[in-house]
Amino acid sequence: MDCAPWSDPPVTYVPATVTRSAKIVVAGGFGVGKTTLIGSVSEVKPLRMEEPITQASAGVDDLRGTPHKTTTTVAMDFGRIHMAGGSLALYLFGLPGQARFQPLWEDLAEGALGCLVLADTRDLDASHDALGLLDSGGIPYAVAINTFPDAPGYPEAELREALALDPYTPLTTCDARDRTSSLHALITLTEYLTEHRSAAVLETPR
Ligand SMILES: Nc1nc2c(ncn2[C@@H]2O[C@H](COP(=O)(O)OP(=O)(O)O)[C@@H](O)[C@H]2O)c(=O)[nH]1
Ligand SMILES: [Mg+2]
Repeated sequence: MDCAPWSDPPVTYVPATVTRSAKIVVAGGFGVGKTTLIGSVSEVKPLRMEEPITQASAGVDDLRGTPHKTTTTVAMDFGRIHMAGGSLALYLFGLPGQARFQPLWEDLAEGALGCLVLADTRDLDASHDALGLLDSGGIPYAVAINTFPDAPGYPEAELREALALDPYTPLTTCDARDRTSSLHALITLTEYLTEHRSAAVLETPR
């Protein structure tokens, strides 16, 4: 298992400007780009727990959309960024996409202020496990369609219907490989959390 040791350079400490922090989880189906998004935005070396995909996943994990994917996240991804002029630190936890990891999912989502759900229009049904768990856990979320080159585009109304989103749930697009685009998706989520949830719940870091 590839767990990057904490002491590996570059070590980047939380900037002195940070006055608030929040735990954010990134969810979505297998191969939708969760590990990629956390890696593209994190200002610390992301902690990854990837294992090679083995024959045991044949017929279980759907590789149709990402045929070159050779590893899968077996526990979580972790990264950190700061935003809002440097005052807010987000601790990002990527959740495993497969429903069989649900017990782990619930532990990792504990205490999360919100969730960015990644979706792929080639398989929108793969998002339903995550959306259902978030709804039942009462965790607010925004959805970002990760735009793969051969993925079909749909009007927003159709996407909202297919994903059964509430009218006020933010829906945006991103390219998980691109830092600016991924940051935009995270800003969409944090603006929603700030507008619709009390900003006071953002914790002050120790
Ligand atoms: N073309 C394209 N490929 C992507 C994008 N995001 C992720 N990928 C690729 O899709 C594969 C699956 O991504 P990964 O982050 O491992 O998915 P996860 O299972 O959700 O963590 C990887 O090979 C990525 O390089 C994207 O926005 N565009
Ligand atoms: Mg992953």
